Amino acid sequence: MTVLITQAQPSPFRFDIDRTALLIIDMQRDFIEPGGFGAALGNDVTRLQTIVPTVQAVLSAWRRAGGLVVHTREGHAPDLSDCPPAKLKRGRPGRRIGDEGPMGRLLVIGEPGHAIVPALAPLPGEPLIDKPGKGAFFATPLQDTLQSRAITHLVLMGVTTEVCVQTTMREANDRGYDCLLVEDGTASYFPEFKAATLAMITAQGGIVGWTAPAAALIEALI
Ligand code: TIU
Repeated sequence: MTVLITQAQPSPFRFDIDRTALLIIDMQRDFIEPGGFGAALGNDVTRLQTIVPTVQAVLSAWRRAGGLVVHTREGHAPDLSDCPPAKLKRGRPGRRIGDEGPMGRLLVIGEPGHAIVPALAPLPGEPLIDKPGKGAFFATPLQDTLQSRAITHLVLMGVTTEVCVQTTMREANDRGYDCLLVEDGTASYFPEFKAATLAMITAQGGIVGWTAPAAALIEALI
């Protein structure tokens, strides 16, 4: 099925659902709920919570259309062997990666805070990519996962807009994927950073890719 989003910026975005993956970045309790890694960094997490229903609506429409869904999670092995020292040093002492928090050890695989929020839980068969970095292609099987399914286009949602989402979109753009970011399916702790990210993605004729509102994508999928 060919899908056309005429309202996309900076120009209409056309894709074949069989060659496109919905890539949902890091919708984890550690970033979205109080007491997680995002809160430990000093952020107000409520802004991120507001996008969950929108992400859920797009996810449901995408699944109904029969498209591939790929989920990612940022996190580290319990021994932190996959966390570079430079990353470990970030944040306040006692509230860093691997430290104990109300949802278990911060950003550690297998801890309650590392899980994707229940409303967006992956279904059996949907690829789930654990990533140690901000970009989803670094030190992960994502490229193989997409290439083995002949994926050429990505539709992205998730958190945070200017950190893991934008890094992943730039990595994908350099690998030759046509990428669209769902404007209201992504959030930042800093609204001005989100606005700047959407603007810089679509500037210069779409130097990194396209953006569109969730409603336009859902309407195009029906
Ligand atoms: N801190 C912040 O804005 N984001 C992250 O650390 N990771 C993701 O964006 N997933």
